[in-house]
Amino acid sequence: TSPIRLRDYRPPAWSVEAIELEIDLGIDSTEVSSRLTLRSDASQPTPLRLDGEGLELLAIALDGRKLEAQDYHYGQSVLEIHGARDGSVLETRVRVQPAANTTLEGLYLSGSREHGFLLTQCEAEGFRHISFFPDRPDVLARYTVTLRADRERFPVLLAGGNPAGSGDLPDGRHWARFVDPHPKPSYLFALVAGRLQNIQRNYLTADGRQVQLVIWSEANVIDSCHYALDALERSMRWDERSYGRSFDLDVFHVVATHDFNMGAMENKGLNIFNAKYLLADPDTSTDDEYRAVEAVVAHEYFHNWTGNRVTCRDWFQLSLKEGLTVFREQQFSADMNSAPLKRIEDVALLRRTQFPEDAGPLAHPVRPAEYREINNFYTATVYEKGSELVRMVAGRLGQEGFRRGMDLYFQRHDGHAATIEDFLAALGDANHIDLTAYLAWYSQAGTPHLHAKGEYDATRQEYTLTLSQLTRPTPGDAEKKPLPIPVKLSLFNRAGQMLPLQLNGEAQGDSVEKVIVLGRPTQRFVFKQVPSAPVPSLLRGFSAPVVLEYDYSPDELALLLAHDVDGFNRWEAGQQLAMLAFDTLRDGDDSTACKAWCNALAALFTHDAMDDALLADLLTPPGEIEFADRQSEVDPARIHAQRETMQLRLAERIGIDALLARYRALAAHVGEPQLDAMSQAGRRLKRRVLELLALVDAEQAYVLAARQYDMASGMTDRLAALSLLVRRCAPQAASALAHFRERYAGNPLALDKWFNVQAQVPGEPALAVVKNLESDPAFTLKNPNRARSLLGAFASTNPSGFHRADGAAYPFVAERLVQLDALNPQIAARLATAFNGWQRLEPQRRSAARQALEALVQREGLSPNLSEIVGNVLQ
Ligand code: B3K
Ligand code: ZN
Repeated sequence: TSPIRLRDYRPPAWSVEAIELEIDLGIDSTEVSSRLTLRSDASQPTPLRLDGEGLELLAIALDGRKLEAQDYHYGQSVLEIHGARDGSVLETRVRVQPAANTTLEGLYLSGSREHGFLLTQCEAEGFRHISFFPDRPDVLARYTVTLRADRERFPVLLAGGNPAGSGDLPDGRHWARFVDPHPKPSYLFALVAGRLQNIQRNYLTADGRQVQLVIWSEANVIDSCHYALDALERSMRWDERSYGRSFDLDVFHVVATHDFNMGAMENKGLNIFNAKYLLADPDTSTDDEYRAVEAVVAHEYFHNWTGNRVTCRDWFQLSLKEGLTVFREQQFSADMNSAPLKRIEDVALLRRTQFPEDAGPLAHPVRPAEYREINNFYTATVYEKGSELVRMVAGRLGQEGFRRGMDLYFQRHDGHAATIEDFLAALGDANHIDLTAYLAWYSQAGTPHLHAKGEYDATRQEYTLTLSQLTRPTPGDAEKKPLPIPVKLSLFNRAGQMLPLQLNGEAQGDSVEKVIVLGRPTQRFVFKQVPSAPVPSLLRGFSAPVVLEYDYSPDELALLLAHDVDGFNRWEAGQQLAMLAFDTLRDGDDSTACKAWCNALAALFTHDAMDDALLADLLTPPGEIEFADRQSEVDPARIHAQRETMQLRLAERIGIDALLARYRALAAHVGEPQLDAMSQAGRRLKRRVLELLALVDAEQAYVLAARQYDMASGMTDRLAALSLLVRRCAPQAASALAHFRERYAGNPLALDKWFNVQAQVPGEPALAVVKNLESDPAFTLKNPNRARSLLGAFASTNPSGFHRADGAAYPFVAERLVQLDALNPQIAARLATAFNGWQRLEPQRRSAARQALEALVQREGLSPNLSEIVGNVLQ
């Protein structure tokens, strides 16, 4: 197949004013009747082409007349009809088979035939698996949906929109109707039917609408939905306060399922969630998971305006809704929790997931120019880098300017499908600023390297900062343009104080922080009245998604680590120092950088004023993937060992007694796990301290971990202890694992953690562990969460395990990809991205990976999803 290209975009020849769906639900067979009112402004009659995949066509009529075989053609995936005019009404009736659908796209069954329920997933192109339709986001229609089903088997019938009647039918059946007054694209359609319980609450919007908020789940977990309901309410209030946006239907449904390809889905008025991102209770959820639930609930809710009310013209514009909505969620989470910690977490995520993507064969622009399978483009680049681009623009406009711009964006495009140009134009127009230079960020792949060099002239009291940028070539794009790079900065004197900044040509002021924008390949910025050679704190708050290259000395980084008031940059100084330590680590004799890193952290360790959570993050060096990202011949086993050594040095420097005392103090707070920031921070630090202790006094640490496991009142402490024991192959691991397996036997989300923890065992043993776990009766490739918890965790987050020296994990994972692909191509394709970066492995591993990939790409019958990823990874 040939790729779909952005430059080939044409507006739709036909649009749909209204769609009426009548759906007779059944587990094995569901019949869908649709009635489309069509619009065409074409002067010449154009044949009507509708998307439809795997539909069994039962009946078709145009303007009330049954169509004969010669009037239409349904081949492959397109239904073509002749004779339709502006205003024509097309009626079709099709049959689909939910229980046989293992792809979890379209209409499918969650859970067992006896107890499960039916639901849909339409983004990106799932609606064509349900009914014939122009299944593209720029066709917005009004939906009226009537569901009919057996009342006993499907007591709850839900679709997006306002309820518009329900009642009984003969033979124990019943019906329910929903009308959505807001035109929407087909990817936002959803239905749910089955035996579900709910919790609910009334909500009065800022503009005076009574909304019923309802969260639905299977009966056994409904008690774990309260936290999500609170988070939903907080999100709604926040969007009203921060963006002036209120909810726009009388009822808002949220449903949890264990069978879901991604995190959640923002269907209009009927969000559907992977249970992992909706259920939360102390016994099964960690602190991180609580925050993830809050973030995902908010993200999906925020889509109601950024995505649903204003949608995307085509899938190339995906980041228009995703990058923007991630950004909104990040703002919300920063407001609800700690802003610097959130920033640290997000940048770490970007570096772990997006930077490697941007640096390898899968690199693509935030707005890709072409794709084969759109579901492969729900990537860290579109989401996370996309959010960074919005952040840069928002920073440029300032809080009020950005709000003005967003107001104009909503005003101009409400009810329509928009583009990234539209977005930048609205933001710019509202502020009389031309933002078009930022478009290049959307169309150019690759992470820019920002090179900075400072020179101090003591006689003139001038500091000259020379910035230059370079983006390396990415597949198919060798020539890179310079991008506008906002650099937020401060200058510190050697006493750790910030200096007032006066750029050459600007009036003197007292501001100690400034944003300068590098718009060309190289630019010099001269600061006047600088009394002594400063240490620059650059790219504060991570003001642009770039790799900063500045030749800091260990002392300078230690100074920033001790004094920077920008929480993010303080952490960043520690990360950079850790990078230096890593690069210069030598056997036996430590480098200056490693000593500086250990000394600086040891000093902070005893510092009372330090926030526990920030300290925990400071004590954590960059991850193995980040270290690998900087090397040209990657040996994951060596990286793992070297990172361990650094941490050992750190633990030695802090000392057993100090670690032990801190652990004991933190462990003294037992009892019910509280969710306030202080308690969470304490648990985070406690975990880190115990990990460090394990490096210098394993025996004692394992005893403490085993006790922590036994005594834990919540999942955070319990899982931290289990994870430590398992990863270190402690003698106590086996009994803790057995206990966990039994205690949580009936809880899929907790069992996922049990698989995940074991898949993280470092080094050679991991593969055997994973193979062994595959024969656990609870393991299945059919459930995405379960498959990810074992195979995804192993291949994507355990570099020293997956990239074992003999290459044996590569053919193993390739084989599982083929099996998964036959069931669920989207999940297989996602897992295959674990091979990204294989070209930079050291020769032995590289050739083993190449062999496995080349054998894989030859296999017959791979899905377009998997072949696209494997093909791209190989190039
Ligand atoms: N928009 C969905 C993701 C859909 C993925 C389709 N393969 C969830 C989200 O980003 O909010
Ligand atoms: Zn989203």
